[in-house]
Amino acid sequence: MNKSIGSKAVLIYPEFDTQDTFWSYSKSLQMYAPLGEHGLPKRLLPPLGLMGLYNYLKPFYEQLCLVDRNVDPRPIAEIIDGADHVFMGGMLAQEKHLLADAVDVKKLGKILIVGGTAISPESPLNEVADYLLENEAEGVIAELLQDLKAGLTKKYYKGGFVQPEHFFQPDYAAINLQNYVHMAVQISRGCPENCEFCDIPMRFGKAYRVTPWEQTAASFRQMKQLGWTGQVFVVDDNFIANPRKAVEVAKNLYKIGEDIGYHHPKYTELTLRLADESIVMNDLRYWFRKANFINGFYGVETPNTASLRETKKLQNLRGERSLVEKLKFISEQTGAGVMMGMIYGFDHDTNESVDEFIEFVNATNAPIVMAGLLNALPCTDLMTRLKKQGRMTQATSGNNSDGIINFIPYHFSAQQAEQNYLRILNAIYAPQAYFERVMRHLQLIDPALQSHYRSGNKSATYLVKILTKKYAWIYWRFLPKALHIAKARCGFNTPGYVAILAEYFSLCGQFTHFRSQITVQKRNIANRVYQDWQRRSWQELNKAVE
Ligand code: B12
Ligand code: SF4
Repeated sequence: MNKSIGSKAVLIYPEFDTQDTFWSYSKSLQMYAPLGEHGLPKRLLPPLGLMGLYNYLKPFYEQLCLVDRNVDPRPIAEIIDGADHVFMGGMLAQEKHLLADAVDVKKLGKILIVGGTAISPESPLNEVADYLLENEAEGVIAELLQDLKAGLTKKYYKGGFVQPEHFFQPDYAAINLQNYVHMAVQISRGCPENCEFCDIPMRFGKAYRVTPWEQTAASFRQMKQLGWTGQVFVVDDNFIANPRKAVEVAKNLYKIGEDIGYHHPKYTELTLRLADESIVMNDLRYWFRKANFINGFYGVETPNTASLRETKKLQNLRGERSLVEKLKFISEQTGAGVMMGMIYGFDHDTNESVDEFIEFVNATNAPIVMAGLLNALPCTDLMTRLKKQGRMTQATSGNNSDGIINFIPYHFSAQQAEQNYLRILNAIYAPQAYFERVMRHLQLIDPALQSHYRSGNKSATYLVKILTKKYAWIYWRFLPKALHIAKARCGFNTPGYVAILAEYFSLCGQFTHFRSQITVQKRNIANRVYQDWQRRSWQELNKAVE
């Protein structure tokens, strides 16, 4: 059957609206990564969703290209020249650029199809795009293409959760790998937990859907064939959503590494259940290490037990160990580093709990901490509750680290929340506090997990950049301690020694990025004008009404 519906399609990943986000790592990447092919700084990760769509669309067009506007500055007219169809998609944090590009595409008379996590029935793209696809593309794209061919299209297509056999296989050859610092692969979707603030269970379902094995193996094989030996982010929503199946996943990852002759260094997102005392978690910790996970990002959220209960993050309260002990235990057992997602602004948080928050973070072995003010996202129980209570004040920017709270907090005002947030950032990224966490991290990680790829980091240029630019005096100050740890743990100039030092310098680069984020926050907060209601807590506002 002839599948063709056009001669050329262009897939566009819009620019992020701001580089002032935690995960952009924009400042650090400029320090230790060479520029990409178009002379722009490299980005952390490629547009995985579009790489899958690209592969799927191949039989439908004679010519296809994928353009990531974050690394490719060409004008839109040049990018879409000769295209019959333009596909664009991304997350809320790209919405402004998505919209601007969409307007340009339409001015140039092209047919525009948009999708991704930015799309909902309220999206401003409704006014501009020809077709909007909500949810996983796998569930709706065939219908749209059929309708396009038959000339019977509708404006809005809504997909559901697809079976994993239908997950798109990303084509890594669709991008230039040299434009990115890490690669990405998705093994599972969905999470069965009930965290009130999280949109994942509603967006991607509670069931743990695992990509068929051969597909994951093909992804790693293709990356290897294309010469990729760097880190790979396993972008699963919660890698241990189903612990028994996760053991199988980790075992299979190990087997893939054996088969292709290379164990890519990996990191992923998961919960503190990994610290549970159970046979299955014990197995999982073992296979996590074998599969060469060098880092994990844990949703720790808050040390405030009442807030954890409020937000239904009950998995953090399991067992006898404290949160600090759990994080240390995970690193001891797996050799992997720990990164934390933290949130301030729950109804049980107060002005006083700021100190508890800071003390907690600074007692851990996690150098990298994404701290954000609580925000109510669409598709969450939190938003439903706050709407019912009449506390929502604005839509979210999609950037949970921009220091803006989008509802009226319970015990303190929105203005106070922002001040408290700044206080938290300043304290957890104070040089002494941060580098103490770095040193604990360097003591605990297994350098053997990193040494084979860290030793490939030959460039001395990035070291010069780190040790001569802003904050260099801080990096020099803590360097003797890092050298001491590297030597004491691995001996002088061994692969382990090099790995520990490379990790130290990389964390110096991250420090520069986090400090720059604080400067931005400070500036934003100083320029903000608050109305009277923004100076009052929900409690105060309610009392005033009574
Ligand atoms: C990997 C990832 C990242 C990477 C980004 C990689 C990149 N190149 O963009 C990194 C780590 C850099 C990142 C950063 C951020 N992220 Co992020 N990230 C993810 C994560 C974990 C996985 C995304 C992914 O690759 N999924 C796998 C692919 C296959 O799925 P997909 O991209 O969603 O594509 C599917 C559909 O959406 C759809 N689709 C996508 N595009 C298109 C286009 C068309 C035309 C069609 C038809 C369909 C379609 O079909 C695809 C196949 O099913 C998601 C969580 C999640 N499960 O979505 C969060 C997520 C997307 N991130 C989020 C956030 C908030 C952020 C940050 C703002 C956090 C911060 N404060 O720093 C930053 C902003 C980025 C920046 N400035 O750098 C939110 C977005 C919320 C929203 N509704 O938009 C999510 C959903 C997590 C969450 N629940 O909070 N992130
Ligand atoms: S925050 Fe993590 S554990 Fe909680 S529901 Fe979302 S993905 Fe699952």
